[in-house]
Amino acid sequence: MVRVKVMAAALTGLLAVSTLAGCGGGGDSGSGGGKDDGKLVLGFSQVGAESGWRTANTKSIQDAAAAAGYELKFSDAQGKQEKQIEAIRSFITQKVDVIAFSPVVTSGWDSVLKDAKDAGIPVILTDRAVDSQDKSLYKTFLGSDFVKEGKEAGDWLVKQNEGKTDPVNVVELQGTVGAAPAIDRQKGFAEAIKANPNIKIVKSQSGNFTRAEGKTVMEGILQSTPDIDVLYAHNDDMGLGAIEAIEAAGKKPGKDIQIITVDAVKDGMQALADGKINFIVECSPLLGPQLMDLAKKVKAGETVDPRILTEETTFTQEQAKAALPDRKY
Ligand code: GYE
Repeated sequence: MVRVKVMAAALTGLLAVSTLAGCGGGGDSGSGGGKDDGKLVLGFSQVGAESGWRTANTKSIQDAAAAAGYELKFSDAQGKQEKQIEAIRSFITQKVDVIAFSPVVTSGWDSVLKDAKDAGIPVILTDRAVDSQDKSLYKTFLGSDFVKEGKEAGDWLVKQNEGKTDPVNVVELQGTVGAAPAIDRQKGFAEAIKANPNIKIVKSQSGNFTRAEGKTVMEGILQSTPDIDVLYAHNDDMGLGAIEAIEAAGKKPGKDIQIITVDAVKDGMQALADGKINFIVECSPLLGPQLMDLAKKVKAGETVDPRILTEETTFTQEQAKAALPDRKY
C-alpha cells in the first residue's frame, strides 16, 4: 500500500515524496500506511530549497517526524504555488491524518483549504501565513513575526543614525513577491524608519530569497544607483549574494555599504563575524519539534492556540562571534 501511494504520487507529478519509517518500523511494504498501524501520517508541502533557512527547516521537520515515529509524506513545491496545491490535493486523496504546509505566497488558498476541511483533515500553517479571511480553514499558524523582524532591522538602523541628519540611502532586497515574509519585513522596516526623513529607501527590488538573484539584482543596482549607504536584505542568502556583487564592484561590504539581513543561518553569521554584514535579525527555522507536537494534538481533536510564535533574537558582529561555535544551522 505504501508503495502504491508513493507511485501514485509520483505519477501525479509530485517530486520527492518520501516516507520516513518510524523508530523500529519494519519497512514492510505490505503492512499498509500509517492509519493501519496507528502511526500518524503527516503530509507536508514545502516551499522549495531557495535558501539556507529553508534547508535547515526541511531537515528540522524530517528529523522531528522520524524522532516522533510519524509517517511523513514530504513534497517539495520548487517555489510554485500550483505544485503546492497539487500536493495538498494529493494528501487529501491519500487521506493523511494532518496536512501542514509553508505557503509560497499568501493568497489563493481558500478553495484547497476548504477541500481539506470538508474531508475532515486538519491543516497547520508552518512558517508563512495565508490571507484567507475564514480562519476555520486551518487550526493554527506556527512561525515568526515577520513585521517585528523588519521593525528590528529598521530600529537598529535608526539607532545607528541617532542625532544625525545626513542622508542615509537604503537599498532593499525583497524576498519572493507576494510571500508573507517579504510583505511583512518590508512593512516593519518602513514603519521603523518613517520618523526619520533622512533615512530613505532609494531602491527596492525582489531577489526572490536566493543568493544567485541577490547577486544579479545587486549588480544592476550598483550600476544604476551610485550613492548607496545601506543594504537591507530580507534574508541572509540575498545579502551574501549582494556581498559578492559589492566586492566585485570594488567596494567593502560592511564598511562602504552597511548590511542588515534576516535569518542568522551559519553563512550569514560567519559574514557578520567577519565584518561583512553589520546586523542580523534572527528567524528560527527549527520548527520541526513544535510542528510534530501540534500535529498530534490536532489529530486528537484538541484545541490548540491559533497563533504560535517562534522565539528569536538579533545579532551584532560581536554577538555573532560569540554565538557561532554553538550555532545549529
Ligand atoms: O527568511 C528565507 C526563506 O519563510 C521565514 O523563507 C521564511 C523565509 C526565510 O527563503 O530565507
